[in-house]
Amino acid sequence: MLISMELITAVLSGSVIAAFILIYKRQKQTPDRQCGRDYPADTVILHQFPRGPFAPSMSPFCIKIETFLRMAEIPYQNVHSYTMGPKGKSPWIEYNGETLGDSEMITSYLVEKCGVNLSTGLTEEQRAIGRAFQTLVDERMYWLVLLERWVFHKSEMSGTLTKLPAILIWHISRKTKNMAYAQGLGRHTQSEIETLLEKDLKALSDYLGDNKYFLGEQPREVDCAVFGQLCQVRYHVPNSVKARTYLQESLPNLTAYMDRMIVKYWPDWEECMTNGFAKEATK
Ligand SMILES: N[C@@H](CCC(=O)N[C@@H](CS)C(=O)NCC(=O)O)C(=O)O
Repeated sequence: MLISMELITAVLSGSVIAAFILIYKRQKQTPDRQCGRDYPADTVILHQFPRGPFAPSMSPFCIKIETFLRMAEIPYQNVHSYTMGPKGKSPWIEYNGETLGDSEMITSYLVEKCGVNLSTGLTEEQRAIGRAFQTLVDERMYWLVLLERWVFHKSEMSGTLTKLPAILIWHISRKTKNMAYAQGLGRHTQSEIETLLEKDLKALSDYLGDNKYFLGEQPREVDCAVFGQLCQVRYHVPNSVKARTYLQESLPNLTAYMDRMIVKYWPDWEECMTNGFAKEATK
């Protein structure tokens, strides 16, 4: 009995130490690196989380930026880690000696520096609509999905979707709850959040209609953001999340749109995922 108590204490303190090391590593400042010495010139170094289980990342912003780099045909190299960028978040980039965080700042910067223009031919109205939908997914749906994942369904996050120790899931859940409460959406009930998420998905589906991409025949920057977020709903929330079933079963134009994005920009889709952390994982 005495031995088993000691064993339990040792295992528990080991998990606590491991969790704190992981949390510390996530908060670590960006390292001091030089272009030419530590990485090549004219190549974006994309720092992002390690690959996700059923899509390239569990972060919509990491998929957004990597899709953007592919769409804009900008040469890049991935660095997968939990190191945070200059704004304390991931993804972030290094490019010709400059370091930048935040997906929106990164795309604006690269559009200017690399002379890419994904908005050619769009009217002012279409640009405004693109911006509005991009903000919908980045600044609103993101929080809804986070709440579903880390607050309402946190007990299902270990095993298939992550291999995080329980204490780290508890930490992420607590942090998400606090951040979402401050943001405002964290004050709603689970059923209210479910309704909001379904309404947002329906708005995306209704606007897309029969179009190939969000703003017509050609893929644009907004498609990177929408695709990154839809990947989370389709692949990276537990199966019991209602919005996942809703997207899969009731919004076929959105899933067909995602498949089009995969074929066009992710020919290596299967290689860019870990295929889950548990044997019973299903796609
Ligand atoms: N506005 C930022 C958001 C980036 C963001 O929220 N990244 C999340 C991962 S999806 C993150 O780094 N979370 C870690 C944290 O908040 O500590 C962007 O567009 O890049």
